[in-house]
Amino acid sequence: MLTPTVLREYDRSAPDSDQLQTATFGVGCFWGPDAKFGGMEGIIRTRVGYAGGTKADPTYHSLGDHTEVVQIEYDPAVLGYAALLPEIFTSHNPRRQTGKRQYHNVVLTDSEAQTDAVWEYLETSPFDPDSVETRIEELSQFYPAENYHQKYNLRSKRWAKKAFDEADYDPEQLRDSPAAAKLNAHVSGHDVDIPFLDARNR
Ligand code: MHO
Repeated sequence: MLTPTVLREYDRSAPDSDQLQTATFGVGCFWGPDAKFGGMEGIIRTRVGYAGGTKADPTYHSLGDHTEVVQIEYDPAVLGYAALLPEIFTSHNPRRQTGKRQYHNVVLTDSEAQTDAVWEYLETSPFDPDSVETRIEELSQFYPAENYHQKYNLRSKRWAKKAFDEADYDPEQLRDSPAAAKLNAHVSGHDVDIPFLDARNR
């Protein structure tokens, strides 16, 4: 059952951010990857935002040269960056860049190790590294998007949103909630194992 206690307990027992690593990438409108990646085992938190450009404090309606991206917190003991890369590169067409910078395909690395891992992956992937159009750049800054973009699909399901309201989650807590990441995937049709869902919610 989706009770306030169950949600809080699930989130309280999730690993803290300082035990996790982050990955940031854009593969089109950020609502989709927020849901898809949030459901994957080893991905604990997700947030959507803007990155990859230079404009200070971008917003959805004043994006400047930024791109819609999703930033995930993953548990490297469960899912390494190398295992994540095939998921990212099959979630978009790396051989063609999209016209609008807002929806560019971009992998924004936050360490040299991540950058090396991307190129190593591409060398052995079905994609010819020389013809990959996806931007591969260092992340300089991630700007979280407006609250209404966070866990967008979950927010549109009244029963799911209500559960977090009843647990008194504010918008930032909803955004950063591990339970919300899983439920957002579930309501979006992704196959995700959620211990606290009963038959009525499935
Ligand atoms: N075509 C989508 C894009 C939203 S996404 C956050 C819409 O406006 O419904 O860019």
